[in-house]
Parts: sequence; C-alpha cells; structure tokens
Amino acid sequence: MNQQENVAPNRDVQVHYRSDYKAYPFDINSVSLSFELDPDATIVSSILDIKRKADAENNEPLCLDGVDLELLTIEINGKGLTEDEYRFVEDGLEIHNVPDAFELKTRVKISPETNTSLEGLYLSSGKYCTQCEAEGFRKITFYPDRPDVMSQFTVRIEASKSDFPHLLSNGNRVDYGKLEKGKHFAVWEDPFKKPSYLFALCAGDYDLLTDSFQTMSGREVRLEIYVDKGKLDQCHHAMASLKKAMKWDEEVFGLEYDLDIYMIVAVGDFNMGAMENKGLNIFNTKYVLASQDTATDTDFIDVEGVIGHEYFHNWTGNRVTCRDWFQLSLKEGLTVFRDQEFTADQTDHGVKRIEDVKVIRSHQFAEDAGPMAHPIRPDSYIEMNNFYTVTVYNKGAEVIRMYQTLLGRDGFKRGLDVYFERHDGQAVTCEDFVRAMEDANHYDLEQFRRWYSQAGTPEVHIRSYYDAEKRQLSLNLKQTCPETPGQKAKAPFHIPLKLGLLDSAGANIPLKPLLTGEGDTPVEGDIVHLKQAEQTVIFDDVPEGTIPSLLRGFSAPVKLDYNYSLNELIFLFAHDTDSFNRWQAGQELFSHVIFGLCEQLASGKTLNFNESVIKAVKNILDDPDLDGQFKSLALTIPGVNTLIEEVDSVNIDHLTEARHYLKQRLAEELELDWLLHYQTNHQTGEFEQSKEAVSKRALSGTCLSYLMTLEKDAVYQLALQQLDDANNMTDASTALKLIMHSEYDDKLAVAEDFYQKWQNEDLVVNKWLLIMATDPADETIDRIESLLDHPSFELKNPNKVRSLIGGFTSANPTQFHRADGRGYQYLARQIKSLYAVNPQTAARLTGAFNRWRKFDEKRQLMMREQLEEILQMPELSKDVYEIASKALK
Ligand code: B3K
Ligand code: ZN
Repeated sequence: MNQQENVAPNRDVQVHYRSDYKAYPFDINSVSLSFELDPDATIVSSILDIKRKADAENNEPLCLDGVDLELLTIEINGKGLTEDEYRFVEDGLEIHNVPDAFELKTRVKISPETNTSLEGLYLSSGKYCTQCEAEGFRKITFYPDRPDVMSQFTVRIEASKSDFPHLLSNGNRVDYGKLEKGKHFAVWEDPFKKPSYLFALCAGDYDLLTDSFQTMSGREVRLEIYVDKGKLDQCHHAMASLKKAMKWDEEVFGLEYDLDIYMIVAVGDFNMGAMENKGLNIFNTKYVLASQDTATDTDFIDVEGVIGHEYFHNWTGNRVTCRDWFQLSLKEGLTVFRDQEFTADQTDHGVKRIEDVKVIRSHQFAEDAGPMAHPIRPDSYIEMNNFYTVTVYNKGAEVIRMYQTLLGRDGFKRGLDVYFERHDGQAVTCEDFVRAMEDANHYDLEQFRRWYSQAGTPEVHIRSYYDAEKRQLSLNLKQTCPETPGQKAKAPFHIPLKLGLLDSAGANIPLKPLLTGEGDTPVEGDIVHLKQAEQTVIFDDVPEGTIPSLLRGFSAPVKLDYNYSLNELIFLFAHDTDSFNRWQAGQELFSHVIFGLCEQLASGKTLNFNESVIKAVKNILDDPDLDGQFKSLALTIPGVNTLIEEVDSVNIDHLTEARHYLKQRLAEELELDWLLHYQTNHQTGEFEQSKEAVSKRALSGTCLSYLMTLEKDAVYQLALQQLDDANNMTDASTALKLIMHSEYDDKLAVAEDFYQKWQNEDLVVNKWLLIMATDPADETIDRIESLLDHPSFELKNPNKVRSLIGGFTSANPTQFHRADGRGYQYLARQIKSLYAVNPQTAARLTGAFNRWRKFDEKRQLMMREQLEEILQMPELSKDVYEIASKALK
C-alpha cells in the first residue's frame, strides 16, 4: 500500500503501515565492516555477502538504506559500479539487475563530530559511540536497516592509540595490534546473527572496572564497565546489579548468558536510558554511575532496574528479535515486565507495583486518551522513534503481566519456554508470542489478542447490589473503551479482574460465585474473567456490610468506576489486605476530596472537606506495621498529571489550588505527627543503604514535605539543617527541593551554594536544573530562561534538556500552564531551537502539548497557536512534525 498520507496541510509525509510488511528478498550471510575513525571524515568500508532468497523474484532490485552518507566507492564482485548501475533514492540506494549471489563492497565517509542527532556514530565527550535502534545504522553505512535482516558481523576499528586506547564492538575481540603513525586496531567477531539495530562501536580513553560471573553451566563471563576518567568509584553498584541480574535470569527463567564477555559503556550524551547492543550495552551515565554522595535511593534502584532491563534483552530482544518495528512491544513490553519483576524481587513487591501503576496512570492513560493514542502494536507511524512510548513499553508490560495472571506463573513460564524453543535466532511477531502462550497452555487467547490491536484505556463500570435476605452480593460489570484516533468502535476486551470481599472487620471472606445459567461470569479463584460488554456475577454467603476490593494489584490496565462512599474508601485505606488496593483507596480518597474542593472553588464557597480524611491519614502515619516506603506512597497526594486524567476538562488553577489546600490542611491538622515521624525517621548517623534505611528516608522526606507547606521558620531551619548535614543525595536533594520550592527568602542563595558544591558532577547538576525548573513560583519562568545560558546547561545534551525543559513542562503544571502563556512560549521556543539539532528529543518535548484540548478555551488557543507556529518552521523534522500535526488533527 505504502501511501502518502496528508496528515496536515502543506506537507506530504511517508506513513509506514504494519500491513505493508514484505520479507526482504535477500539474505545477508555476513557483514564485514572496517572503521577508520576520524571526527569529521570517518571512513566506513563494508563487505556484504549477499544471496537472493530461494522464494524471491529474480528481478527484485537490491535496496539499501543510507542517510547522510557520502558514497566513495561501490563494487559488486570486485568490479566498480558506474553511476548508471545504481540509483540514489530517498534515504537509500537501489541496484537493479544484481546476480543471485554476490559480494557488495562499499566505502562511505561520515562525520561523527557534526552528528548531533545522537543516532548513528557520534562523539560524546571526545569518545566515539553509536546508537542504531531503531534506524540509526543507515547513518553508518548502506545496509538493509530492518530488524528481520540478521547477519554475522565482523568489525575492524582503527584509530589513534593514545587518544582511543579502547576500541570496542560486539562479540569477542579476535585480533588487535599496532599500526603506523601511532595508530592501532582491533577486530571483533560476533558469533550470533543479529539485526543492524544491535550493532555497536565505542572508542575512547575510559576507566575500566572488571569482574566476572560464572554462569549456571559453569562458564566464566568477563564483565567490563567503561566510564569517563575519574568515575570508577561510581560503578560498583552497576557491576553488582549486573551480576544480580544475570543470576536472577538463570534462577527465575532458566536463561543463561551466551558470550564470553559482557561490556557496558557509559556516555553522557544519550537520547534515552540505555541500549541493549549484543555484548556491548551503551548506557546513559544516569543509569550507571551511582554513589552515596551523588545518587538518590531512587537512582540506585533505577540503575539496577535499567542494568537488568538491558541484560534481560539478551534473550527477549536479541536472541529472539522483532520482525518489524510495529512488533516493538514484543521485546519491550516483555523486557519491562521482566525488569519490573526483577526489581520487585530485590526490593518490595507491593511498593514496586504501586510505582509502576503510577507511571501508567499519570503518563500512559494520558497517551491513550490523547492524539498519539496507539495500540501496543501500532498500525502506522511516520517516525518510528516516536513510538518508543509508555504504551508500547509500560502498557505492553501490563499485557504481559495479564498472561501471568491468566495462566499462572508456571503456565506463563511454559509459554516462554515454547517461545524460545520455537524462535531462538529468529525475528518474529507479537502473534508468534501469543501462539506460544496458547499452545503451551492449551488456552484460548483469541479475545485477549484485542489488547494488541485496540488503543485506548478500557473503562470498567461496576455496580453492586446486596440482597440481605439471600445474603448475596451481585456485581454488575460493564466495559467500554473510548474512541481513539482511527479507531471508533471497540470490541470487548478479555479483562482479568482480581477482587476480594472484605467483611466489616477487614477480613477477606471466601469467594463463592453462583452460577445461574448461560452467560455466567466465569470466576477462577479471585479472578473474574470480564469478557462481555456487560456481565453480572453473584457471590453467595456474603455478610451484610461487606465491601468489595476491586481490581486488586491493578490486574488489568483499565480505569475502574465504582461508587465507593467516603467511608468505604476510608475503610479500605485502613484495612485492605491487598497493599496495592490499600494505596489505591487512599489515592481515591484524596482525589475525591480535591475534586470536591474544586467544585467549592468554582461556586465561590468556603473550602472544606470531611474531617475523617485527616484521621485516616493519621492512622496510616501511625501504623507501626506499615513499611516507611509504603507509607510515603500512601500519604502522597496524587500528582496533577494523574488528577487531570480523571476528568474530561480541567480548571488547572482550581485543581492546583485545591491540591495545595488539602496538603496544607493535612499539614496543619497533623503538624505534631509529621514532626514526630520526621524526627523518628530522619537518620543522622552513618549512611546505610538497607531497605529499612531507604524506607526511613522516604518517610522522613514525605513528613518534611508536609511540614514545609506551613511556611514556618522553624521548618525552614529543619530543612536547611538536613541539607547541611546530609551525607547522602536522597536527603540533600529532598531538602534542596523543598527549600527551593518554598517561600523561604534566601532560597536562591541556598540553591547557588548547592550548585557551587556540585558543579563538577553532571548528574547532580541535572538534579539541580530540575529543581530550579519545577519551582512553582512565578519567577521560575525568568529563571529558567536565563539558565539556558548558564554553564550548567547544554542544548545538545538530552539529560540537560530533560531536566530544564522537560522537567518544567511535565512537573511544573502551575508555571507551564501560566495564564499569560509564557510557559507555552518557552517550550515552543526550545522546540524550535532543538528540532534540527536533535529531532528525537525535540519530539519528546512537543508531546507536552498533547493534552491541550483538556484545558480552558484561552489556554487551548494559546497552545494551539504554538503548535501551529512549530508546524510552520522550515525543514521541520518528521519527528516533531508527526507529534505536532497529530496533536492538531
Ligand atoms: N531498546 C532501547 C531503546 C531504543 C530507542 C530508540 N529510539 C532501549 C531499551 O528499551 O532497552
Ligand atoms: Zn528495552
């Protein structure tokens, strides 16, 4: 089909469709690459051993992708091609009349130094590195740059020995040596066939941490972490995490590492978190470097999680990869699920589940309800990089989690075993995955497949009726799913709804579902299989006053609508045995109060809310059996981005005011309690990284955050003291943030001291930038404007952009949505400066306008104007174009 679709006026773009898939007509048996590294004139020579597939037409031309390449020579079987024997096409090259088997040799020149897109081969702090997923390999050489073309790679690298003592690529180093003129070389061979997106090369002068791991079959694997000079002491946590991940994958999934060496290189300029290149992962420094002084407890957990994620890709992504990019969730959803389980096993299952669901609620629900909504397996895209989304990744992981819920842990593992047995070494589809699960378990997943094809967040509406005479509770369940771009009507999903029934003492009563004839709801254990648009399930032997605890553990990525009364929520907040639902009840309670306050604000009434909420909060705070991290989560009022997704249209001024009012009231009413718990949990002695210490830091931070809303001098002194005394970044950054976001007179001086202290630690400076950008005060807009010229900021560095600009738009709703529109103008200006420099990062920023339709008319108009202006920019990148044009559609 390959149509040209007019997405917005005045511009034709190529839209790629899933339904257009065609197998590549050639096999590339082997690839031999040679790099002569040079900042603005790297020469890449490539020899491809090519054979036409037996079932391919014999007149099919050879089509190769290639972008920003200067072709120097091109030969087939040793004979140079004349210019009429090949033809340049958009982003590539075509050769007609090729033999059935031949060797293609090309030499191209590229310029890593001027490559600011951070895709392909580029320089970061004077060191070479690559990023090829999704389509970056075509910026290195002419090649069929698609994941279903898998080949065996040999890579030779040549560079100055003194400037680039380490020359790295995938697989095993099979040769190295000195060359003339102070140069040296290394040759790497990867024994595993792989798609081009998993290719990697790094060259530089690094510090190196080494270790080793013995696999379950007794093989020794050498582990290496390469970092910028002077950062070695910040790598030990990453190394320990890698070893834990390797062990965990063996123990939990029976999956063993397959090469003799595993390398990680950390770079400061990187578009995302990390990349799972075979045997040579490249990481954003943010997910490698961690020390007590510079990294928070959350950073430590994130480093472990991302190290795990990339390691787990070796099986789910590399050994079995994707046929085409529409199948991205095949590897990403599955690998996110695996890293979530890994982190949960290392930390706390309940807390981890809450953290993961928070991402879904605040980000994925927003994406699903906005102009970029897409199923976890999208049907079309303009720029693939725009589809590395919370939907593909995190909703994808929720879909994987549902298999485990439906099939049980053993059944899920059986399915994975079949998947690996069938597809090891192949590039496959989501459908292949579903089939493996089905076949391994003899389970019908026909309806379940809709999770792959339908976008939007399903809504489950539940009403309950209690028959006192029969002692029966019936639940009427209805599911709907809103229209999303390109998808009007939706068919019902198979939704596993986990539930419990709590008696008035808070104990779970046994579930006794009644079967009353055809169309009955199947209930298995505590799971109701909601498969129809409407179903009813009746439970027998239910005492009066029983309260249902619904969607336990967030067993499906849906919005639940059940009319809990305030008292029921308070009851569940105090008693639910499912820790996720206990947290959930609190969140609902808070949002109930906040939207009540919003109504009062709208009608000019005096603000007020039910006092029993205060008691409920105090009970959680005082509960000696609850873990500090859980308490911290349970006592944190839902963020503005989450609250916005609960209503159709939002008065942002009222919402932020109501939220602040609730927090301040809780602070006032429970002042002594917050103080007491702050004092008992804040630790001043020796630093500890134990679970208990982490929990205490989390809870003391939450207590201090409540106290700070009181705007009292004594509390400011408490925070200043914490900042001064801190021997770890968790306490220090929490205190700095609370001071900087308060009305404290000297806050700027405090922030400046912090900056002076940490100016040479990039990752800490990024935290500082984020804190500066998220101050809700009116002056922030001027401050972040001048920070663009501050030595701490660099537009070319995505981490800095994410802190100063991304942080402002996503975590400072008060100032981003300023009534005068300056927040929007600021964002639009940065997008305009960035789209030519780094299209991917610019596109991410553009997404901040996606929810413009939710706001009042004036703000809608202002956001729309900015989007329209962006679309008028000359040579706008297709990345930004796709987001901006779809937002306006
Ligand atoms: N697979 C990479 C992401 C690549 C993003 C390309 N724009 C990291 C990961 O998910 O593990
Ligand atoms: Zn991944």
